[in-house]
Amino acid sequence: MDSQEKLRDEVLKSVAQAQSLDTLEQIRVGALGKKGSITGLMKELGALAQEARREAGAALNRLKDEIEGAIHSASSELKDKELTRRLAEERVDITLPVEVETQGRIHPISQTIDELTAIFGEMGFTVAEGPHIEDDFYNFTALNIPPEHPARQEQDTFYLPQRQDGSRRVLRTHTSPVQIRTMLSQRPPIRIIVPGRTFRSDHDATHSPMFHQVEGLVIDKASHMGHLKGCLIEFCRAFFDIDDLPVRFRPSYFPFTEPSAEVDIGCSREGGGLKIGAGGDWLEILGSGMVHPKVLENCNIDPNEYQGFAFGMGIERIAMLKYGIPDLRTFYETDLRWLRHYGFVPLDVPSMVGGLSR
Ligand code: 2U9
Repeated sequence: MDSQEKLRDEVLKSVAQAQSLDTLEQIRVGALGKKGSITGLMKELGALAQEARREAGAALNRLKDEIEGAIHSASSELKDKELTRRLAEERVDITLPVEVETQGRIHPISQTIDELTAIFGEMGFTVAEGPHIEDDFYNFTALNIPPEHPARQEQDTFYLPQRQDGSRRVLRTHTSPVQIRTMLSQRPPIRIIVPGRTFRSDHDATHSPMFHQVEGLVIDKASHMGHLKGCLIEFCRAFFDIDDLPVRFRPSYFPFTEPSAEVDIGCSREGGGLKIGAGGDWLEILGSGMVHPKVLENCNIDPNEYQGFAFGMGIERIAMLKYGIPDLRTFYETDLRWLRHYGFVPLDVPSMVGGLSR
């Protein structure tokens, strides 16, 4: 038996006896690796005469292929065996308790927006959105807010740097410019709510430079103050989930509505605590009114043909009242302990995995 045949028998025998993938790898390296026995023989070919080198080279390549093939099938066999063993030994214990997933929380602002969107959605309102950076026209002029109006003052409004044409854009001070844009781009009837961020240059314990508002707008041929009252009474009762919640309309003034009314809900303030519902006291929660004819005209809507009503409220304020959140500033502190306490668990699809325990 020549040395190649001996080597072949040795290697194939150890492949056949190998009990693990690691052993197979060692055998492969020992034969075919850089310093392996077959590689060594390959290197020696250079010393042979041309004809002998060709023959021995071809024989060595066949040997190499044979060894590689044997290692490959031995490795597949070992893997199959291992899988069969695991399938036989391992079991999924479906009676083990489920590991509870750590879940995020929905921020009270998002939750409140979802709730009021659902309530107004039932009444036929859709949601409209618009830019945070606005032109003076959409934020003030179109809304019948004259140049000398205090709301335009530097101390209330964040102005962007003056542009070449002398105009200055603003961070919207309310979501009303979205209603202006809607009236300019859609024909009535219009029935929208506009939740979103608003910005005012005001910062203390009860004011934040960024806060959220939701405003509503209805424009139709015959919408009147009775619709405004019905809609807002319905909203207050649904939002605070109190069927007989007293709601009161108080005359007020806004440049963009005429007549205007502020809306109060009944509450009691006994023993220092605030309780929403029946009681001797009132709590202001929103502003409203019939859209001013000048605002309709500014949006190319004929006030002799159409009229409508609008309302606005602060989202933080109604969230604080509903969920007993005492401090406005905590909404923006991104404190996870606060979020775990005041946040909402997302609704998830009931699953058999959690069974009845979830
Ligand atoms: C258009 C026409 C009329 C929106 C309105 C109020 C009254 C109001 C405040 C409540 C608390 C803002 O967050 S707050 O500071 N809002 O009292 N908002 S009527 O009236 C509009 C809006 C758009 C075209």
